[in-house]
Amino acid sequence: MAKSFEGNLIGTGKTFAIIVSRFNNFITKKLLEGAQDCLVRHGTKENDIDVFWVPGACEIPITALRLAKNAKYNGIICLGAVIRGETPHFDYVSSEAARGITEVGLSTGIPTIYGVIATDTLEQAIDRAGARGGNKGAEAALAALEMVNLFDKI
Ligand code: INI
Repeated sequence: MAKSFEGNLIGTGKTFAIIVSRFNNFITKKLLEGAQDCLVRHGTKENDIDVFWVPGACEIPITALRLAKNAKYNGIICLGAVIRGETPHFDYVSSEAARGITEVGLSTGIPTIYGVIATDTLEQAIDRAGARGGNKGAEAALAALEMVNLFDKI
């Protein structure tokens, strides 16, 4: 019979870096709270979570790369908010952030999770930062926990 593998959501003994962009920080602060709360509730020690602030979503990938090469963290969580209504170059900022974050994971092998909200409106961003649409930061933390635990089994 085929063997099946999946990661559980245990944060005990795991270390995480959270990169968070200051741009739209009234939203990203909420994403950060959601991610930290999720990790701690799943057993990660507060001391094992380091937070790195960057100016905007464009600076997330290079920071993730630096941290991934440092090999200190089991997982890296990238948080940001790009809002179309207020961003003429929305498509460029959001797609480069997504591409760069994915590339860091592929090139380093460290689970590097995309938790950047890209929305048409401010209201949609608020919804995904802890209101009706849940909290994208907490979702990103769950994905990080799952991937880190899955990689332990590979
Ligand atoms: N950065 C964001 O994180 N979100 C945005 O909506 C945004 N807008 O609107 O432009 C944004 N721009 C800044 C960019 O990420 C860089 O910090 C800046 O270009 C300096 O490199």
